[in-house]
Amino acid sequence: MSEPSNATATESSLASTHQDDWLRKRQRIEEALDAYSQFDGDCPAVLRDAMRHSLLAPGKRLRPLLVLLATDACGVDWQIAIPAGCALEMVHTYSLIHDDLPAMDDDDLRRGLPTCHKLFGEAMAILAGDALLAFAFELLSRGLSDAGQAAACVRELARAAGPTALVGGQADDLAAEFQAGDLQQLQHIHRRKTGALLVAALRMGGVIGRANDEQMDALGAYGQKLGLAFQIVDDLLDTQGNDRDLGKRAGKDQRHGKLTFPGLLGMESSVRRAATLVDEAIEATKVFGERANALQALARYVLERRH
Ligand code: GRG
Repeated sequence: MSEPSNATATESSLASTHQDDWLRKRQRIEEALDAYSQFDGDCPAVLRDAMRHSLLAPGKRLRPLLVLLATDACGVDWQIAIPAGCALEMVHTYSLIHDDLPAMDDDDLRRGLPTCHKLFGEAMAILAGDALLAFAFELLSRGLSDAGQAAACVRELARAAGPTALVGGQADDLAAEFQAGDLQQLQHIHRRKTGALLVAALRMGGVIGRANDEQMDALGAYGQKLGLAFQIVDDLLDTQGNDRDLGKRAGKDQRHGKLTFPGLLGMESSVRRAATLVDEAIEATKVFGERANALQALARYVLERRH
């Protein structure tokens, strides 16, 4: 599999000891996403093409990687978690397609490519997002051989994608544009809009890894801290990065009058806060002993990422 250009930039900043393992896992995820999104003749070709355009575009695959690393940390073969990782990536991709629509952030560039609605039209982009969301749950319900685990994963993902998490956070984020706001409000938005899917990724990996209560709490705590750190870095990159490296338009937050961490805290304090959150995320994984090494390295990568 050839490496997409922005993925190459990612890999160069990954901790070298984990690089090969992460590349291997990501390659398996990419192959599975490709295989799962073939669909038969009952799926219109244009809908299939729109879904695949956004799904197979070079994303970081952070959420599926978190699923696999959480299963790994529990000492269970990560390969059985691949369908769950793919389901999560499908829900994430649906949210990106809809976020880019003219009615929301109105963007023309995503993952280094034209956005779904720019290539396929607005109606088809809405349908591609809808179809990815629905298909993710079909995949989750049939992709895990243990029915109890499948049900628990469906519950985790549905909650994280729903009104009290992803969609609710997005609604509040849109409502807050060009409004005054404080840190508490900003964190409340991003715990739902960004953090909930990351926490779901880790908890789904925990379900599949048969995590005990202490391990599940640790995965949830790690995910919450990492989610906020990830968002702070995202805000910093939006102000400091460029379209080419980011694969999306830089400077969007200011144009949309978004509440952001650098806007409220300043750049230096935002960097310090992200670093503290990553330290706390790493601390939370200590219950896994050495098995947490990869999760800890991934947390450090989130601080160093350039896109
Ligand atoms: C439309 C329900 C709905 C939600 C949209 C995805 C989203 C919520 C908004 C996009 C804008 C934004 C700043 C979201 C925060 C989460 C985030 C940083 C998403 C981008 O995730 P990455 O960086 O993207 O992991 P890739 O392309 O690498 O997968």
